Amino acid sequence: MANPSTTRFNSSPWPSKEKQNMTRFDNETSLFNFVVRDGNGVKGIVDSGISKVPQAYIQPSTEQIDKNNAPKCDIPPIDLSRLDGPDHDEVVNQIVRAAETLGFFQVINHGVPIELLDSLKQTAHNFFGLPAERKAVYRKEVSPSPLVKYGTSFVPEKEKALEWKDYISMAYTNDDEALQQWPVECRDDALQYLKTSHEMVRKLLEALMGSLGVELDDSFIGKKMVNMNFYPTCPNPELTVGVGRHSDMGTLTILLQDGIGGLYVRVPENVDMEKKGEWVEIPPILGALVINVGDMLQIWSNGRYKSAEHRVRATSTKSRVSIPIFVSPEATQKIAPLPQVVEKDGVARYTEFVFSDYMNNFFGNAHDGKKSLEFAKIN
Ligand SMILES: O=C(O)CCC(=O)C(=O)O
Repeated sequence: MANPSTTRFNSSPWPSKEKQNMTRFDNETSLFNFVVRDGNGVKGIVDSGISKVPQAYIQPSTEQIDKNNAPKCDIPPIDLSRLDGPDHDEVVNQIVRAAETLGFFQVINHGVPIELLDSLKQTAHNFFGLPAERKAVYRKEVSPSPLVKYGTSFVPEKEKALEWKDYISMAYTNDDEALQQWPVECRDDALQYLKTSHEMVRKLLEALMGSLGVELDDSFIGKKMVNMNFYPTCPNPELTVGVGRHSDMGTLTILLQDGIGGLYVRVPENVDMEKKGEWVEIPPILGALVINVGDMLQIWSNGRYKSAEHRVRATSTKSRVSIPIFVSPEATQKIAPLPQVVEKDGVARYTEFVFSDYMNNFFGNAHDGKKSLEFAKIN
């Protein structure tokens, strides 16, 4: 069970006059217990009928997301069906250029059936619509399976302000274990999503590795995990975040987002692109999947590919779902910039480490932009 005793959740003495006017969520310990320990999640708070986000979700003004000021990313989606024809090289260039600049791009004709994408979104809504006690059996402290984890925010015990998001994570080992251990409500769609996207993942990595002069092998795709994220409607989306600024830690992320919008990416400062340093929205495109570069791909490529800093705004009118597949190396794998790239660059920009150490650091800290990469950076 999460123990908030060493955190801010027990450390804010409330003035007695205010105490008399508190709702059940004004006390941070009771909120933590309700949301995290008892597994009600943000969905539980919203269902209780609040009219204002609780204090624990109010982000510092520097982290709040101003919807009105964010331009949309207008780069068209990449048509992956053209990889198998005379336009192959042009499409590879589009993929490589996207990975070298924004670190985010969208793809169409990716091989995942459109009906499955629709079904996945509905499945996510159905799962999060279950009574809290049905979801709470998968909280990490009690989950019957080491592969399945239901939770809320990112690392609630460590965060100064919580994120407005609930999620279920399903790690893939093999089909039998997935079918036996993943929640029955999600397992068929989630497994189909993994399987039908595999060829696309291979093709994307073949293009990206090929451009580095490296042959693709399975070590780049060691592990996969499917998450379903649920962002309930929020009375004050301008005060909080669905997900705070972060980059993903693995190789690549494949993301299905619904039509609500709210996914923002920061244009890196050091790339040949307009709007450097600005946040741009990745607009929902029906039938498309969003791809983003993770920290491991940035490190293997010695910084040539950019793991993209991104965040999600909470939504006021309709709940939002997104369904990422995180592709990463095995926990025991040694990671370092690839020798072929270092030889060309004349310098290694990251030190060697074991992926499990990187993961422990990543999951041991609240989201903080691209700080996760400092674990391996050589200054
Ligand atoms: O919901 C989204 O659009 C992005 C989710 C995300 O960044 C994550 O799960 O790490």
